[in-house]
Amino acid sequence: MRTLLLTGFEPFDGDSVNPSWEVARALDGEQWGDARICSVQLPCVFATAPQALQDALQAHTPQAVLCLGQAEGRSEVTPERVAINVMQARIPDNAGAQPQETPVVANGPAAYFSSLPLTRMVQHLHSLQIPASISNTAGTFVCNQVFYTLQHGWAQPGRCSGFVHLPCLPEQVTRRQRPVYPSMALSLQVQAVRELTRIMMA
Ligand code: PCA
Repeated sequence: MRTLLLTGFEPFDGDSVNPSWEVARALDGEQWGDARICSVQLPCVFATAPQALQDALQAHTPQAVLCLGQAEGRSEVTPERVAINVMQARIPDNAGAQPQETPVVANGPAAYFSSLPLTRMVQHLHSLQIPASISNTAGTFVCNQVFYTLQHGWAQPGRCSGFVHLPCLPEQVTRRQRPVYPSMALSLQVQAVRELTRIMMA
């Protein structure tokens, strides 16, 4: 059996759900052919998220890894192009930490590219009428840290790994009560990520 590790984050910033975990959880255990999805939740905590990712990689010895995160304000499914070696938090993480101008890996390279087939993924989602585009910044919060950690420590030629940011869920928007606030239904997000995992394991 081949394994695709799918990670999502716990809720943060006052929310009670995080679409990335809701999607990962919905797809946990799905199989097709000889491929299976194993989903793991990561803490939204700078101090522990990288180790939680390493533990999941060791526990599941995957052939491919897709990390998911919530990107508030985005209206599309957005595969990320690049992870950068900096942590700069606009808000505290779930442990209250708010690093500024701190490298993810001391003396590490400035950045790593995704090893996902980004254009093909976006085109495929468009063919299914699912809003999607490549993002050129994964931010500088815990998602970028996990993405950088993945590409620094696990990625190598022939391995498929990367990060996809997802819009908020409709119920998160009603809590915020802003006049214009994008969201995407969970069912569509699940369909999108299922398709992306199939591309990765094809
Ligand atoms: N989104 C945050 C961290 C956890 C999440 O789901 C981010 O974009 O960094």
